[in-house]
Amino acid sequence: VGSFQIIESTLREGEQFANAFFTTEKKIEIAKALDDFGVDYIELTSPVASEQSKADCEAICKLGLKAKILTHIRCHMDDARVAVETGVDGVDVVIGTSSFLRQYSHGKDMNYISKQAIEVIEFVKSKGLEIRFSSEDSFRSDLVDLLNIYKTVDKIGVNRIGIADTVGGANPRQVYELVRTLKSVISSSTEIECHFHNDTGCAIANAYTALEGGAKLIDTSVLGIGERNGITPLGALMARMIVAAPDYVKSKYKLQKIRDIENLVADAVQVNIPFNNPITGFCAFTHKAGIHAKAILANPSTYEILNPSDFGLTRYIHFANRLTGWNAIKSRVDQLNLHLTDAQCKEVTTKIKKLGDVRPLNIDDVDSIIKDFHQEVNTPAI
Ligand code: HCA
Ligand code: CU
Repeated sequence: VGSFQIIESTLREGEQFANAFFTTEKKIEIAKALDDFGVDYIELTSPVASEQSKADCEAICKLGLKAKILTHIRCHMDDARVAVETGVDGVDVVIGTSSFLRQYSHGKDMNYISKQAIEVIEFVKSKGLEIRFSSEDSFRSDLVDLLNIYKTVDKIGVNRIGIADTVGGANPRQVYELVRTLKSVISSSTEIECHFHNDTGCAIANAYTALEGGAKLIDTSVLGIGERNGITPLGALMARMIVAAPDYVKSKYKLQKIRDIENLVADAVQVNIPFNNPITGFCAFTHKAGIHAKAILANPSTYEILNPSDFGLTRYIHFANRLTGWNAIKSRVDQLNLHLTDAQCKEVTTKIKKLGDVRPLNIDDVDSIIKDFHQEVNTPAI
């Protein structure tokens, strides 16, 4: 899993999110932020989707970003002819291969799909651009059909072959197996790219197992926005990968920018950052129970797999509640620049817990209990 790459699709898959409407300026702002973060590729909506989509694609290509710019098209010459004129570095081609899609979407058989794929791939390559061929709904496609079409396109030569869990129904074991199988039938110079929807909550786990199986590239979007409930989120994938490949992830991606990028996109599509989001959820680095707080104060790794400072964030010890313990309260006493003995800290903790049994507490409640207690024990008896 050591040297994976990101195909960032906030500006393609993400545009398929129900709330998404990106102005040209917003697209440029997002593309620049993703580029600065360090993604390898930025994927853009097809230029045949609308006039403005085409103009925006051309505008982003002209920015001179470090990331390679891709656009995403149907496996059709009409689309390919427009795509290659936009200034992109590469074209991602997709066609549905499952019987559902062949029957209810484009209505083409596998022979026809093969012929069309070859024509489009040859054409894009003749323009000197990178090409990826992917099958929509790969996991519900007939395995023999799937491997045949992949072998066909691999023989004529593509940069990447894609697997897509379009409906979000695949599990990590299925992903691992399909990636392994695919790897065994294509040439070693062809990279495998994977795209996972999150309908059943497996998009991050599936991305990780795909890499374990030998895939090289993962499609992401910021906060996972996309069709329905979206795809593998960029930030969450970073959380997963920093554990697996810390040096690679820390040296390659500007992790301190994740929060800003998520805020930028959340704002653009009018959603909140989910409370339980990896890294940036409001309580992602908040420790509450007294037992946890004590250990965190001694050594944060006791209860943290991620170090908040890697992301430019800080941990927080939640002491204003009835689960608190005297170590957390002692640390609050220190923060307030007051001096109490351990025995006194234990005593005031009992008072805090007592009030915490009656109602939710806030920091001010705790601070005033501590201050009153401090005053009491420091007032000389008359
Ligand atoms: C879609 C297409 C796609 C394409 C994925 C890919 C999918 O249905 O909107 O290009 O690999 O999920 O199949 O996003
Ligand atoms: Cu998708």
